[in-house]
Amino acid sequence: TQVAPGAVHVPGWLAADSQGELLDACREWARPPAGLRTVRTPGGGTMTARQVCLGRHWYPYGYARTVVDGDGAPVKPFPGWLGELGRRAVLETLGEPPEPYDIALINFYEAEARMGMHRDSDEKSDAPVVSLSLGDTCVFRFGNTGTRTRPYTDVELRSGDLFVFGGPSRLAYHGVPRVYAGTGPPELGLAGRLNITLRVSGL
Ligand code: MD3
Ligand code: FE
Repeated sequence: TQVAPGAVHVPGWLAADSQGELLDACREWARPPAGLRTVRTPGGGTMTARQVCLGRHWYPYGYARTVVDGDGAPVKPFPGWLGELGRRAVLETLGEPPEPYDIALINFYEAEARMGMHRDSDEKSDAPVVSLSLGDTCVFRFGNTGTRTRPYTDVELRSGDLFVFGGPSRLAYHGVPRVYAGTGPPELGLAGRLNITLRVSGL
């Protein structure tokens, strides 16, 4: 389903077994060193979704090779199989192959976690961002490129959903105002929600 130009939502793109394999990988990546961390914002606040990075470490507002606001460890490598998954996602939705992916940001949302409206502009490539969701259903809010404010399009993202953001949607404001606790597939065995985004750093 095309939500806006370049923004394509594919519900249930990942089969149940693939969701389980991706979750297992996320659990490994979440372990220290360079594991799951709380992101501190420049204003002194903290983000409610916790994060682990592969390839490069994201911090507001840039990328580093080590965990600059955590344990200082080198960032875990970005695996080739994850890049292939991203390439396939873009080929199937937008019909053109992207540049090779080299960064993954994995956000873990507990029931009360949110993500405010923001734009992702720290990548020096205009390649599409690939988003995969696991676990609890959330409300994903898609806004505009020029303003953080309404009008918004709210879309529910469920376990296994793919969302690709390319072209004019790449720099649109977006956020996650709500996670519905206990709505994920029971057989996945995940309390909360995980979102994996694949990006091209251009670095
Ligand atoms: C649109 N993540 O990691 S996924 C993020 O569910 C982020 O964790 C949310 O926003 C999450 O930056 C939303 C959908 C998403 C991800 C990246 C985008 C939408 C995007 C980048 C550009 C435009
Ligand atoms: Fe984002």
